[in-house]
Amino acid sequence: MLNQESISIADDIWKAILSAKKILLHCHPSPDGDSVGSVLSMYHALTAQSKEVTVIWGDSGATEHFSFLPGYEKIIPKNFFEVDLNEYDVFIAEDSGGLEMISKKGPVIFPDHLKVIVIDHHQTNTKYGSINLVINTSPATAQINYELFTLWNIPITKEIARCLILGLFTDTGGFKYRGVSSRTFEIMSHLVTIEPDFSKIISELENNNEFERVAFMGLALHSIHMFCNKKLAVSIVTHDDLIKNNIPEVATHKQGVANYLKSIRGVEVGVQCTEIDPGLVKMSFRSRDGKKHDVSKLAEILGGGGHVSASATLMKMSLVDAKEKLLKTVVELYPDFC
Ligand SMILES: [Mn+2]
Repeated sequence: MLNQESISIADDIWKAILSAKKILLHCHPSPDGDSVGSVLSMYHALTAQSKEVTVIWGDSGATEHFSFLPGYEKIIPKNFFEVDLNEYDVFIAEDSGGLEMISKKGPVIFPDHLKVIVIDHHQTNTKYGSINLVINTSPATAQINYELFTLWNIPITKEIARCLILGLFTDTGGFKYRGVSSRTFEIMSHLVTIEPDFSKIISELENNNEFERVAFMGLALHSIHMFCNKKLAVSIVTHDDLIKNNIPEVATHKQGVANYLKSIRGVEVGVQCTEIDPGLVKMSFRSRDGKKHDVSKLAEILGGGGHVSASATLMKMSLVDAKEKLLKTVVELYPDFC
């Protein structure tokens, strides 16, 4: 349920939507189920209100992984800089904690005429919009969308339900992460009455893997390094490894390696470290207990962001330097590690 403050922000958002002629929606770089699910649910909700809405894929281009979602074919393969912003009066940024989640291809600057609405749940959200609805206790942006649709009296159709189920399922790791509440299950219960075949969505998601993604998982699990009395597990995949095995960068996204490392008994923080290009290193962090070892802080110091238990960053430096910086920061941030 939304509190009073959120309800008043939600009212402002609704007014902005009602007066908008053309609305732009986007997926964040390396889009996950919550990004695509919340964006497409919003697309269906707004088009049902006869609004003209454009959805773009953003930096990463089309992600076939979500091809089973209703509305997938409506998403245009353009990034933020390839869109003529003069055509739009409202831009809704879903599940995007900062401007780098709009695009990493250049400095994101919004023209004055464009009303930017931020709907998000990231701990590190910088509230860069004209209206910001940021609820970091929500386990998924999809859950915030559900509350909004309910408040705005938008009927939840089968299409909307499918998109929201996907967002809720993926961002909560299958309803097991902190932040999942009785409200999440109330919402799921309602969505499942609308789409009883919800398990098909989950099955389509989990059995829709590309070969290269599974091959990447193999590489990543083959190179695990333990540090700090085995409390820190780091998987390191070099750019050479990727080239030799014909693995494209997109296959390294959202792979759950760090989560898997965190599952090792005694490991407090798991890190997936991928040299996606020489001089460009991507790191994903997962914490066993985000209250004890907050990885959103770790990611922030290293130039990224995210949640207390799950975060990420992109570092413009050599793999050797990135690794050194990681270890130095971990020791400073978590004194109990060494
Ligand atoms: Mn999310």
